[in-house]
Amino acid sequence: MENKINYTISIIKQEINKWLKDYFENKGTYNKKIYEAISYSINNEGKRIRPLLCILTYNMYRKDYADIMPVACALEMIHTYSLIHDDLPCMDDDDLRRGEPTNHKVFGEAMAVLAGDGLLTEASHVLFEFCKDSYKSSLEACNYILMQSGTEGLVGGQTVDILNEDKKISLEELLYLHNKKTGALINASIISGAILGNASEHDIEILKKFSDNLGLVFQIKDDILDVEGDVSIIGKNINSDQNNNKSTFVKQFGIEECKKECNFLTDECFTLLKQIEKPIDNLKELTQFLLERQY
Ligand code: GRG
Repeated sequence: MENKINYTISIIKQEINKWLKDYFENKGTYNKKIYEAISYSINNEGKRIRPLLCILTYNMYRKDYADIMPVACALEMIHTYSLIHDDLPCMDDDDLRRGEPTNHKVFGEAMAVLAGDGLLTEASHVLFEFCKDSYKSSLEACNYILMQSGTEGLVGGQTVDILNEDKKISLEELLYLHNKKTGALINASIISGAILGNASEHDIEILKKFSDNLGLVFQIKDDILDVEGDVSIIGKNINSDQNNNKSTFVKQFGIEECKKECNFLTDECFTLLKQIEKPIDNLKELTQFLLERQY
């Protein structure tokens, strides 16, 4: 990723990595194992898209992004918990993630469940700590993140995904599923950054539409990579959707139509960003990266 993004984004990514590593390092006594299991997954080669989206959006309004680093990293903690749990045998049953064996393959299922639980709970703790002695906008942003992670967001989407394995579902339900499973946390990343940056109502409305489009590009691209990706680059097994009989955009519309839709939605993203009278270049660059990504 580093050679595909500009210097500023790559520096922010390194800072995110450091914050996350430090947070779980040198902790624990008899429970040290849980930090080992969490660190194994959190320090792996993730793209850090969600914390980057949060910071780059915030940065359109304010420069001091170090101030919101805990919130950005809490988003990555929630995302990583969802990956660990998604890989479990009772869910997608995957053995490769971020180029390494999945958490339960290394630490066993019980510890992987706890690592996910630990990440989600610690993320909530980080968000609450952030809100102490803070502004109303912090409460609003952190509450929004937890809402988008819950039963009406990420967990809701995963529920519909699990319930519909081996079933053909309507386009409406397919969109619901992916808007929640993938879109909710992407939306939370962008909108929390905007709220913390005190963006205007006008800008937040535009960013909501932007995040809807971006979340969809992200998911459709993920479906395409699941078919066409190179395992050594993507860092996870391909054909996982097909093997689990999942409802995907590629299955519904075919690969060529999906590629066209990704280009169309990315253009829509750019058109929306242009309506915001703030420095949009970095967010634009990350959007372009998400269209072109090979992993
Ligand atoms: C267990 C509540 C719960 C939810 C699981 C993560 C997830 C929801 C499902 C994984 C299935 C999947 C491939 C979803 C597509 C979107 C997605 C989350 C892709 C992985 O995110 P990336 O590409 O991963 O940002 P990295 O490793 O770069 O962080």
